[in-house]
Amino acid sequence: MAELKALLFDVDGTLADTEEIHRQSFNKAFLEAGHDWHWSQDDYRELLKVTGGKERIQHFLQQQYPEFSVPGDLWDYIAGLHKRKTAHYVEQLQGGRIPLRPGVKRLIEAARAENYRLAVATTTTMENITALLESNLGPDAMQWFDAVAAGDMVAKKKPAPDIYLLAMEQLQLAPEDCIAFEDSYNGVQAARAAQLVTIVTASEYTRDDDFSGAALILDQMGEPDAPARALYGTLAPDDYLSMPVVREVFARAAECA
Ligand code: XBP
Ligand code: MG
Repeated sequence: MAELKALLFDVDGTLADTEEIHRQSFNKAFLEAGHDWHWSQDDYRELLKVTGGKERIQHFLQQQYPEFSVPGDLWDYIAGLHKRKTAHYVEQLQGGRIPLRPGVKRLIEAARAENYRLAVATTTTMENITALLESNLGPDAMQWFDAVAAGDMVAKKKPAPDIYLLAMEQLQLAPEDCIAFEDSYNGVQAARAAQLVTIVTASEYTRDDDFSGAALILDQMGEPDAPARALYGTLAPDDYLSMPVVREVFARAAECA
């Protein structure tokens, strides 16, 4: 029988509602570089279909400014812009100004207390993860995670399974030992393509996404005094995402596999 050994977390949208800060940071970098490009919330919802900040800028230019060119290499230029975007983003996160979503800290602490291994599998840049986790969980937060697979560590970002495969390789575990936590269509596609049982907490920018393939879909992880709402699947034995609920979802999915 499969035994749960590790929890693999997506970052943006799952651990914290960060996409609005990402959007504002892209816009700051554009303005600073003298461009009149501006991504509205509606634009950004659409642009989020392309994962990875550099890839997102590249896609935007191909769609909106196909004639745009720079003296050197365009990808290098995009990488430079993205570096500034990361600096703006990290500045916003410092001091814990962007909180973790309800229940995230509780679930991570519960998993640690029960000796489960933890990992991050994300499209975003490493500096962003460090800033988010350290500002919310303390200076040694990165050490709580046995694997951190992020950004350009893989050639193909989500919805490809690569980032999850890398996280499991770092953990030296197989998909039947792990469960993934996601918030988006692309994230669920990546986790499922990596054969992982997946729990979704829908986020601000992804609530209308198609989460087919997830074993449980919640509006949030919730807390003992602030229940989560199940949008698909059974939330039991607790009415918030506790470790007993995670184990129950994992066991049920393993039975069906
Ligand atoms: C979500 C993303 C990221 C961020 C931007 O990643 O698509 O690209 O929007 O991050 P996930 P960067 O949910 O997998 O964490 O600009 O650093 O790429
Ligand atoms: Mg996400």
